[in-house]
Amino acid sequence: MGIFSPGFSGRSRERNPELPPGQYLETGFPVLTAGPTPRIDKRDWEFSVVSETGERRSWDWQAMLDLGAEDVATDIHCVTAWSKLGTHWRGVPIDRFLDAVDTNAEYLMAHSYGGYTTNMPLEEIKGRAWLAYEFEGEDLDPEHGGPARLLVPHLYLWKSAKWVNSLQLMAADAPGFWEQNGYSMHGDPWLEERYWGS
Ligand SMILES: Nc1nc2c(c(=O)[nH]1)N[C@H]1C(S)=C(S)[C@@H](COP(=O)(O)O)O[C@H]1N2
Ligand SMILES: [Mo]
Repeated sequence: MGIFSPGFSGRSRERNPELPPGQYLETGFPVLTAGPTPRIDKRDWEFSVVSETGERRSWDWQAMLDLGAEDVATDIHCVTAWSKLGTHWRGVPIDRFLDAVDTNAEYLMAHSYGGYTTNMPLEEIKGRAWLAYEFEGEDLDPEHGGPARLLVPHLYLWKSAKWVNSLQLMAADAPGFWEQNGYSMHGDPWLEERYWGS
């Protein structure tokens, strides 16, 4: 058209392409917890995977570390509309735990110390989820799920169960805490799957 007026090029109005739809950029790290923060000593900490047939494998803190951790650089997205870009974590890939059990399950329920639960398809966490115990080079704060939390960064952060204690593999899907309260069974921020049925 050939008509450009300063400040109306549209450039400044373009969404940041790193932010999923409806999200804003957060530079702090808000704490979102339903209920009190459990305090779990690493010496008492345990993590289990339980298959749909009841086969259980458990790891204490050292056995978890022995599986081998990796560094993860990722964006995170909370359903309350904040996203944090370029966060750094260290954790054990969830696949290393899943490899220890035989399963044909298609879903899982993450259970946390304190009673929080969240469900997701098993396919979603293969190769894309970690048991995270460091954030920005420091031990993970208790408020953020320390000593260790699930990190599933490509789904809304309510799927990243803080103080995670077990993964229960399930043949059929079932809703966790927020999912029973109307949140999505899947929760892909890029598809804006915030609520049940979206
Ligand atoms: N155990 C537990 N995990 C949880 C929650 C919770 O209340 N309890 N809140 C979820 C929600 S809604 C979000 S947005 C993130 C928040 O993580 P943060 O407090 O580290 O920001 O944790 C998720 N994991
Ligand atoms: Mo959240």
